[in-house]
Amino acid sequence: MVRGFKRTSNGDILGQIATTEVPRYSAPGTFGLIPDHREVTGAQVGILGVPFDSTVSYRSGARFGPEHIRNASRLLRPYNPEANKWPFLGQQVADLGDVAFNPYDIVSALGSIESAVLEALEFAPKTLILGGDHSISLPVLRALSRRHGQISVIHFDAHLDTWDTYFDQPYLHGTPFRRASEEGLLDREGCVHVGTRGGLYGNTDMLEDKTLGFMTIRCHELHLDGVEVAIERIKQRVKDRPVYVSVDIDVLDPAYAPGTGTPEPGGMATWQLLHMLRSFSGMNIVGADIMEVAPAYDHAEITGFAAAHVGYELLSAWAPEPGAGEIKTR
Ligand SMILES: [Mn+2]
Repeated sequence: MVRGFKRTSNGDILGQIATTEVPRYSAPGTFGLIPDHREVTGAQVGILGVPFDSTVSYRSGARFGPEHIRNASRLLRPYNPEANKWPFLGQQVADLGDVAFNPYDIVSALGSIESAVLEALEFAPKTLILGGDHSISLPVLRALSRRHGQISVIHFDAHLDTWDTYFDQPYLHGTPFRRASEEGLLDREGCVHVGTRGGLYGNTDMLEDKTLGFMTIRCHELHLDGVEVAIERIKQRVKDRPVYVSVDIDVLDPAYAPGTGTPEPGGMATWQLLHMLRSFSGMNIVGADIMEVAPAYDHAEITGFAAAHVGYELLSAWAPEPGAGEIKTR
């Protein structure tokens, strides 16, 4: 039973379920208590779950990321005062549900994910992906490049994810951005890794990564120089290019995001990531993802809440500036 929603003049549901009428813990479990895609005729932003984790290299369980993020997102409220944005009311957002795929055939699964993203783009021009492991970013970039040509990537991650193969296999959660660069999907002048840290397989990893089109802001630089310097470097790099924002939740320190498969100490604090995403308002963001949330290793939903707020800031970055003096309330 759908209760507590506002409808627009064409009958579509806009915004979130009114938590004054339906307790947030009893409402249907869409992201942020927004309408399901069947309740609207179209949207500006679609949120698509991809519960795929067949390519992880260490701890598995990111297949349960989408439902975990959605559950934690029940606490998101309509107005974002830091951004002065209405992420769910300033634009039509809809939850597109989850993609189905063959979990035992990676190439086929990536094909299904690409098709699902293309279908999502018919419904809404912008897509926020809830993963799943990071291999998913490759089919998303394949779909987006059909629309936008070569794309820049702002890649928040403890890891480079530009390795070549594992066990001679090319399509894994540590390789999506090398494959994307090789396939010509990326604008090699405009890509950046943020928050990289931890050990590598050799010092050649960084050099190879550079030839694939990435500038790197290592996590220790971010800590020493501060987030504003990092924001400026990112904007100088990306400029007004169409850009994809990919957030591996392991960019956060394990203290802030224990629920992930390959944690690395020394990471970002949640506030730093949220502040940086908020600063991207006005950039030409054509899509975004939140990857590698693995709830089995989460404690007290810390990682889930962080991921939900990452989604909130990304949606806020997309939402239009409110008119001067505009007052809204749910
Ligand atoms: Mn990753």
